[in-house]
Amino acid sequence: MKHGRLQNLFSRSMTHRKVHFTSCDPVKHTIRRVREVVEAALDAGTDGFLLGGSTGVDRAMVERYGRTIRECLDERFPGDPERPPLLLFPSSAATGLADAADGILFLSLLNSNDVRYLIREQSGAAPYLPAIGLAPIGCGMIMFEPGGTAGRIGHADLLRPDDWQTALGYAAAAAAFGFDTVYLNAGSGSPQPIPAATIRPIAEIIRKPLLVGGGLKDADQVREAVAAGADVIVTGTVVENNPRVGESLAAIVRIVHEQPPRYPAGLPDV
Ligand code: 1GP
Repeated sequence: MKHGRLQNLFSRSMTHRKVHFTSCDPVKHTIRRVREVVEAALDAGTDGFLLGGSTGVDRAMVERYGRTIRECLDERFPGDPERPPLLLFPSSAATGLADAADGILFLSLLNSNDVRYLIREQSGAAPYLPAIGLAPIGCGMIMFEPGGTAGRIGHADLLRPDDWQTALGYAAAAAAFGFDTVYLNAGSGSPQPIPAATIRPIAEIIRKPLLVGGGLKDADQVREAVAAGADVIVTGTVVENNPRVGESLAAIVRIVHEQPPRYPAGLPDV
């Protein structure tokens, strides 16, 4: 998938239509189940997939799950350059690079105490991205309590859910560095999502696509997050635990798509 197309998908989430991404964690699904999840998420209208996983995931697993998701996408959208993309959402260079994906959410865990998750892993992987054909979407990720496995593995200095001031500092630094996106993440399976009161002041300042995820389980929580300024909503667990995945996800995706974008008249000149 063309790099520009992916960058457009994210930048247009601020000016045209907010988007929803479904995150898939290989350790939480069998291969058969991942097909069901992908099909149900596509039926619900999801705009793309993140293939991640921070524990017990090796390169072979990422490759295998990536190929399975890619097969679903190619069967559903044969030859369609505008189809929902599959992005890697890696916990490390060692496990994250698989050529079945269209691109990679190229993360720096901004509030990590470990230089490996700030820049060192990334410097090991970046030279190989063009050869593998992975379009990088630069992403400054900020982890909040409880942080989940990603927060623990990434040695994050977790922010309190109400600490929007510190988060704003990291987000503004990411924007100043020229990252494509900023991700406010409470960690997969978090009992509570990041509060709207934390998202709002960051969305008022940061003119980069704002991803929000971790603990978003129902339509009301998602409505609060997009109304507060989230441009991209990421959900994972809500599909993992729900046999009738389609119904709950369709309601969530509908709310994301119905919410007007932050800058309907285009990004203001600064
Ligand atoms: C994890 O934000 C994603 O990075 C998804 O979180 O599994 O809690 O939806 P959930």
